[in-house]
Order: sequence, then C-alpha cells, then structure tokens
Amino acid sequence: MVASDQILVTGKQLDTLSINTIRTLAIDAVQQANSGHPGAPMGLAPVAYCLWQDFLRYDPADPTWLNRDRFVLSAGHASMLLYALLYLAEVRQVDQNGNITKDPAVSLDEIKRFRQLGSRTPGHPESHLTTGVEVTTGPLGQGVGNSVGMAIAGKWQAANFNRPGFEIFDFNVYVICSDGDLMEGIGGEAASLAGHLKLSNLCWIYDHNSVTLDGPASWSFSEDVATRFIGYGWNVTRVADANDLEMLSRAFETFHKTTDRPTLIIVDSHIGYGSPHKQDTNAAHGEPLGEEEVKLVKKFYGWPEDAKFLVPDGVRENFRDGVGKRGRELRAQWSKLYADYSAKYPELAERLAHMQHDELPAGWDKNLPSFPADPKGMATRESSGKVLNTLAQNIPWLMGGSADLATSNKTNLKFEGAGDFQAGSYAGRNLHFGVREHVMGASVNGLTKSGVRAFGATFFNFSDYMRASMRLAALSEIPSIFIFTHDSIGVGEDGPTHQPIEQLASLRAMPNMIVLRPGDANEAVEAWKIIAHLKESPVSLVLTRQPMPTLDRTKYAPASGVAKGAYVLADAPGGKPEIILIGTGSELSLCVDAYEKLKAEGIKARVVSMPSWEIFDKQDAAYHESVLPPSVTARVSVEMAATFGWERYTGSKGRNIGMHSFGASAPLKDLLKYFGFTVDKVLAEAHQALGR
Ligand SMILES: Cc1ncc(C[n+]2csc(CCOP(=O)(O)OP(=O)(O)O)c2C)c(N)n1
Ligand SMILES: [Mg+2]
Repeated sequence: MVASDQILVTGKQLDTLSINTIRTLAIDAVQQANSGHPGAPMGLAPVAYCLWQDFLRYDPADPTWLNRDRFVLSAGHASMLLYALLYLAEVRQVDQNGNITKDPAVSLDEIKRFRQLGSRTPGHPESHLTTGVEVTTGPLGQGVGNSVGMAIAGKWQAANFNRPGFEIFDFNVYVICSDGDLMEGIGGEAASLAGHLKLSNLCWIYDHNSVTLDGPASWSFSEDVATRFIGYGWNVTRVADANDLEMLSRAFETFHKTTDRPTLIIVDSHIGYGSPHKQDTNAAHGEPLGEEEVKLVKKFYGWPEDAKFLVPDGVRENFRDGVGKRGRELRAQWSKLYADYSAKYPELAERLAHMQHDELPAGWDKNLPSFPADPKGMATRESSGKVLNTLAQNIPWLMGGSADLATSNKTNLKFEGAGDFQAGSYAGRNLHFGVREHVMGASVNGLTKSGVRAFGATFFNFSDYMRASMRLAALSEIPSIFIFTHDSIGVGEDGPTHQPIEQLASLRAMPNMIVLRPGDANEAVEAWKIIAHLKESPVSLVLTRQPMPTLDRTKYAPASGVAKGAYVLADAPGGKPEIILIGTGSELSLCVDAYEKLKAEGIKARVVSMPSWEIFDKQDAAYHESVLPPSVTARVSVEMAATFGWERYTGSKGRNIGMHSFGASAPLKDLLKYFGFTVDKVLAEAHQALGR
C-alpha cells in the first residue's frame, strides 16, 4: 500500500517510511487544528530524522539524563516536527517532581490535539508543558540564543566535573534554525559569542530553504551566511539536498570531528513537499494545506490518501531500534561509569544531585554580610555584589557575568578560584558576554535549564535589549537571575539615554517575573535570600549606582520583612497611622526622612518598604490589610520611575511621586531637585493627601 521509493531512491525503505510519517503527522495535525506551519516540518523531516535516529545520544526512557545531547528547535513554528519525533521516539513523560512516568511525553492523541487548550502540543514548543522540549521557542532567534548557554554549561560541567577516566559530561547541543533565526540580531550575537568561545559542542543546522513568510528569502536576506559564520570562527559545512541522508550523516560526522569551534551545517531544503520537483510553497507556508492539497501530498508520498494520523507498521519499531536502542545503551554505559564516579568522588556527585534537583547545598547562606547603620551608606550594587560573592563561594554552581559592565554592575566573582570562562579555560565562573545583552538573556536561560544557577547583568535601561529573553524565562518558568544596576535617573550625568523610566512598570506587568528593588544594603541581603530559593520564576534585581543610607535597624523594623515583598518599616505610635508613605530602592530613605519630619509635626505616619510588588501580592488578605489598612486612604508612593500602576497600592485618594518624562543629563543633586525627589516634595504631597 505504501510505496516509499519516490523520495529517496537511494535511502532505505524504512527511512523513507519514517520520514514520511513525520511529514504526514505534521500535515494532519496542522490540518485538524486548522492552523500552524506544515511546510517546515515537511522540508526538515529527513534532517531531523537523520539526527535523531543516527546521532543524537538521547535515551527516550530518561529525558532527564544529565549527559543527554540537547536538541533545540529554534524554528519553533515547526513545532509538529518536534512533537512527531517525541511521539515516534517514545519519549517518556516526566512529572512535576522530576520523576519519569510510564506515560508518553507526547501521545498520538496529543498530536491530534495539536494547538488545543490544555494539550501538550501547543502552537510553539513550551518546555514547561512538554517533556523533551528542552527550551521554549517560537520567537525566532531565542533557541539559537539558548543553545549558546547550554553549550557553555556543557563545557563548564565537563571542565569542573570530569575526572581522568570519567568523562561524565560530553554532551552536544544540536539546533535546527531557520532563515528568521539567522536574520534576527540575537542570532548574530549568539553566533559571535559561540565562535569566540570556540564552543565545539554546538551544532546549528540551518534550514536554508530560501523562503520566509512574506515570500522568497531573497526579498530581505542576501548575505553570504557561510562566509559570515566563517568570519565568526565557525566550521561551516553544506548539504546540498535535505533528503540526502548520506550527506547529512557526513556533515554530522564532520561536526563530531571538529574539536576547536562550533559547526554550522547549511542544509539546502525545499519547504513543503520536501522535493525540489514538487512544491507549493504558498500553500505549505504558515497555514494548513487544505483537504485537497493534503490528498495530493499524500499521494505524492505514496500514502493512502484518506488515512489520517497514520503510523505504518515498522515505524515505531524503527525508532526503537535506532535512537531508542542507542540511547539506552549509551545511558547504561554512562550510569555504570557514574556509579563508580559517585563512589570515588562523592562530593562531586552530591553537587550534581543538588544541581539537578534545584536544591541549595548545606551552608549556602553562611557568612552572608550584615551592614551596620550608616547615614552615608552604600549603593545597592555594592552591597549586592558583596552578597553575590559570598553566595557564589557557598554555591559552587552559581555563575554568570555581565554584558561588558561587570565593573559597574559589581558582578565580578573575585574570590580565589572563581576564574574566567574563556575558550580553552572552561572551568571559570565569570562569563564575559561582551556587549550582547540579548544573547546574554537567552544564554542565562539556557545555562539555567542546564543545571547551573546563572546570572546576567547590565544597566537597567538596557533590560529592554534583552526583554524578549526575559519574557521567555518568565513564560517557561526558568529561574534566571537578571541583575540590573544604574536603576533610575540616579545615574546622573549619563543622561536620559541611560536613565530607565518605564522599565520597572513594564517588568512588573510581566507575569511570573519577580522584580526586587531593595531599599538599603540589608534589604539587598534579604533580596538575595529570596532569589536563592526561586525555582520557577526569574528575577529582576534592580540596584542603584549611587549610595543610599543603610537604615538603623534598631530604630526601624528588620530587613527580614523583605521576604513578604512589603513591610512596615516605621510606624505611628500604636500602629494607627493617618498617612502611609510607600517607597522602594533609593527612595525608601526619602520616605524615612519625611516620616521623621511628619512625626515632629505631630502627624502620625507609617513608612512601608515595598521592594517587590509580586511577592507582596502573594501574601494573604490579612497581611495586606495589616500593611496597608483600608481605612488609611492618605498614601504617598515615592519611586524615581514611571508611576504607572502605583494607584493599586495608593488608591484613588493617594499621591504618586515619580517620573512623568524622560530624565536629563546633569549631576544627581540637580536632577533630584529638578524632578522633585526631595523631602520637601514628599512632605508637600503628604500634606495634600491629608488635606492639610
Ligand atoms: C521574532 C519573531 N518574529 C516573527 C515571527 C513570525 N514568524 C514565524 S515563522 C517566520 C518566518 C519564517 O521564515 P523562516 O524563518 O525562513 O522559516 P521557514 O518558514 O522557512 O520555516 C516568521 C516571521 C516569529 N516567530 N518570531
Ligand atoms: Mg526559510
């Protein structure tokens, strides 16, 4: 019934049958959903098949295997390609607790529910929903960006954990990417960084199909990609026909043999049918084929025209005998090796177990600093930097870096043995991302998904440059740590190009993003304690450049209140305030100064420190009311940023002191006066709110 010699006359019959199964599953799923991209999976099926079946070291029975090769579908619109592979390879589902179940990660029923509510087969792959999806992709360029972090993690783990005779880590990271991935700026950042770091464990497969959504790729993309990547320091190889399994195999072998740089395999392919002789790029591109076309395609593949979701006999067995068998054997060998390794190096094995289960090691918080009261105080970038250095000594897999601002961000890990991560010295924990914010964000996500606790740092204003990656961290529940200093007009002379205004509001609007803006050095310590425990939420830690007072905690409430997101720092006698001043970050001390003056005037005031809206919002109603009693409607918020959203805490009778324009280039003290961040201004607004 199924003729299979029409596409690959040279290939094996079973190969062709398997490849066409991937293709027709994609076609049927997209048709049934009445939305999605069938063309890319159809064109790429042989490439993905060759990789999975013959090269990927992956045991479908244990998708959590530490040394598994990683597969990233950066062209996330081709999601059905990945779902078909997960289904056919019989990858098992991992439950919420990280335990492997008997269930398939993707069943045929799930493929039939492609793009439906609650399915494991959403429109684009989402790593927190579907086992076997290593990272969430869809926004083009993010997957290639993640892959750099994953490859860095692989090199770092090999350098730190392998011992003579115990090659515990040697996994590779494979990525399928499309024209869009290479057009996006982040793709260039990623390739540049990977080339610089000589990440030889990284292989991108570029689907050179000469077409994008609007039409021929030539309308918008004409550079010589091969030359470009050679310039980046990559090994570049080419496969002239995506259906040529032999040539594909040779390209993967070339990748394996290349030990001094990453590899780009440029694969010339044809979207749609996958054949240069037969294609209908319009129909196949970005939308279902339509019932008529589906029949024609199936006929072309030698498929029964009316069969839907057909998996011919022998196909699943073929995958079992290929990727399944190889993966099982490789993992069994590894497990044996690892058992001996654990016996010989119990400390390292314990470390790996912690890393894999997102656990903190014993003593993770020892020697954390505590800062004495100091009216001059210090910048939170400074106090945070000290905390980070202590934590990194206690947590040996805490690592990261800055986008060329480490000295300003105070994120250098300076202790003995911290080291720099560079080509050829992969054990170091200081990463140098260069001026590449976007791929820093994506890399931090990839690193975090690979078991290390990673941070990336830059000026707060440039969070915009990496926002797309931060958003994916939030969406896919990756606890990436984003450290931002120079958090306001407090930057001073650098001026409005460097002074964030709306960034706080915009990150607070992002679901699952924890924003923390500590109000003094001791709040910075508490903020890091929260960060250490995050498992499913990324954090934006927002810090000042300029010094701020370290509050006297014998006079005011302890900084441990940060754990609840907001807390009463200073209160009116008997806890019955007439007015509440709410501050974050550098404006907290302004509220404290105003509070003291109000007190002297005989006005009963309260100061609430609110370093994190998100964490405060998670507390119960009783706590909310204890901090912000509904009966007290005279409220003033103070923050050197857009006031957008503060009404939710200050109410309709409240006042919001903040920024209503971009900043300006001037010495800080002039800016504070000009924009109204003075005790007098807070007092004036307080009086207004009180109506006296
Ligand atoms: C950042 C981003 N911009 C736009 C899109 C919408 N989009 C989906 S696929 C695609 C382009 C398709 O061209 P290509 O990358 O060559 O993939 P192919 O269609 O050839 O598989 C676009 C623009 C996206 N997914 N991500
Ligand atoms: Mg394309």
